[in-house]
Amino acid sequence: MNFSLQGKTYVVMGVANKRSIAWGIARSLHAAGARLIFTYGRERTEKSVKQLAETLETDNSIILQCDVTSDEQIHTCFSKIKEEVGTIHGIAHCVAFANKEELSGEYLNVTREGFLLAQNISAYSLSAIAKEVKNLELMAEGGSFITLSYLGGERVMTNYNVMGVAKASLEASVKYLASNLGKYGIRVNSISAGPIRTLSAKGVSDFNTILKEVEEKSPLRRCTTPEEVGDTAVFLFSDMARGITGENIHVDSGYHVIG
Ligand code: KAL
Repeated sequence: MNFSLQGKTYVVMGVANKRSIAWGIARSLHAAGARLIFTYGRERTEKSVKQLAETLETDNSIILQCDVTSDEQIHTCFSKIKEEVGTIHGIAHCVAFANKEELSGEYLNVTREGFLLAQNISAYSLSAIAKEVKNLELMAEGGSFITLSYLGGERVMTNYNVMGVAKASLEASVKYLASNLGKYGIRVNSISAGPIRTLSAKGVSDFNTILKEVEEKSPLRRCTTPEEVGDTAVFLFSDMARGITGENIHVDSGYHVIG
């Protein structure tokens, strides 16, 4: 048993730019010898995903659109993946969205539309993809799913609001999916990452304060990097983690143990 992902194929969903946690995961998977397939949501990110994929020296040229709000796009995307490679070994689901207006102030101001949008993109999409993978028998040799969460899904964190409720739903989905897919040799886990300056964090006014608090109070006294999340993803995808499913691993310098 080792950490090598040589000869295995992984789908990385949600690379937006070089700061993306998804890109950190992609680099770690690549370093472990994996072949990568990328998906993006909005047309305008296609170019940057292509440019980033080209910086990896192996052939990672399958890049497909997958707007996770559309069952049709999910079906088309994963059917294409089936046609191209036949079998995959894992999916890194790094997709989330909520309306900006609902990510500050009181959670109480949430709207039905905003609540459902956050749930649709950030939580339901994992189940929709898992269903498609199962129907297409894409993980015929067994496999694993990884999704990204945040502490705000477990506790109230200022401004996280509707996204916190979506992450709670995502973390519960991980457990139910793990329960259903285990019999096929498919594991489902989440990584609860500490705050990282990504595109999602852009526009968060007090983000520096949040980072500073992690630096000062977390057991490791430093912030989380995309590389740390990527290396944990390699572990979770590898046979070394064959006994782990339905789990939420905190990669956050230990911040979650602090009162
Ligand atoms: C407590 C924290 C402070 C920040 C509060 C909310 C962060 C929510 C994350 C959510 C995914 C952000 C958005 O959906 C932003 C969106 O409304 C506007 N941005 C975009 O449309 C950009 C262009 C695209 C690429 O972004 C997306 N997501 O599609 C949480 C911090 C400390 C940790 C974070 C940032 C957690 C997290 O979930 O990302």
